Amino acid sequence: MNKNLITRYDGNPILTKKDIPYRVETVHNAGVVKVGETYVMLFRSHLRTGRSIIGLAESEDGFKFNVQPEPFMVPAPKGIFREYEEYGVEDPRITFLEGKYFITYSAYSRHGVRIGLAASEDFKSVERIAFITQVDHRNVVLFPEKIKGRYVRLDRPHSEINPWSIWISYSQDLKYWGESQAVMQPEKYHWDEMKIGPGAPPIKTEKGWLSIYHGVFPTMAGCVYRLGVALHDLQDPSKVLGIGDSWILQPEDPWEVTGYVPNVVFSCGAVPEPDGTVKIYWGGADSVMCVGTASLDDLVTLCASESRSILP
Ligand code: BMA
Repeated sequence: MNKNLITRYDGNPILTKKDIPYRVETVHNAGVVKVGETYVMLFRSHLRTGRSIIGLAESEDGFKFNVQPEPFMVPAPKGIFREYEEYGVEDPRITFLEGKYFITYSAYSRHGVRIGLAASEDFKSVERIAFITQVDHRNVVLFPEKIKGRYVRLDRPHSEINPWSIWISYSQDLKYWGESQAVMQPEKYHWDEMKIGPGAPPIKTEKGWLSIYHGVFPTMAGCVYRLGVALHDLQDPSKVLGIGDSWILQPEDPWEVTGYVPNVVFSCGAVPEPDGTVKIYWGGADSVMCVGTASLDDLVTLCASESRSILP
């Protein structure tokens, strides 16, 4: 497939720090979900301390967003959440499950990075539920429905021996997770050879769960973050059916190539539409928010017919 699979919106970047009514240095790595006809975006911003908070923006068309006057989540002021969010809250993902919007976010502290779970019914308030990983985990995405009676997630623990792969885990209650297994690894001498991690929460298609993930390649001038796609079996998502051999998006626009962290496109959210397209949202250079549109069929076809080889 030679054509570009993602058509960038020509009004990119769709949000920058100038659009934010409070003082921030960046606007990036946003989770996005459709609530009725409204698109709700939770985006990360760096403060001048170098630590991050999460803001909220809304849109009628998925392209032009209005930002709420106050941040949506800042590090918790008390209790267990205070201890583990001391250094900031980052990279929210949103999944609608059984009547609520669940938010998974990275919580940074002197202990390391772990994942918090919060929920909201209407995005007017948010309730923290629990930390659902220990440290050295990031990028937790929840599947939008139970599979064989259990909640399922993908995530990205880190270990020195086999760094930064994608894992799957299961839960009866969203709080306690287990039966973890590694499902996808970086591919040697390839665009995602250094590390991979889940991006947007998986999207259900007829052929499987489509996972938009990020992959990192180290260069002499620093790391390049790109996006790719994988397809997981509908009944048993620990089975990866195919992984698109080529990336679907790489940093190209000036605000993706240059910024707070150069050469980064990083997605935490995508919204499937009734017409078979999907709006994919990504942070550019850890500085601004961008959006593009793709055909779900094209992304699935990339996984199915132009897959890298996968171990049985
Ligand atoms: C990752 C995370 C992301 C960030 C990316 C590029 O490790 O920190 O939030 O977008 O690096 O800097």
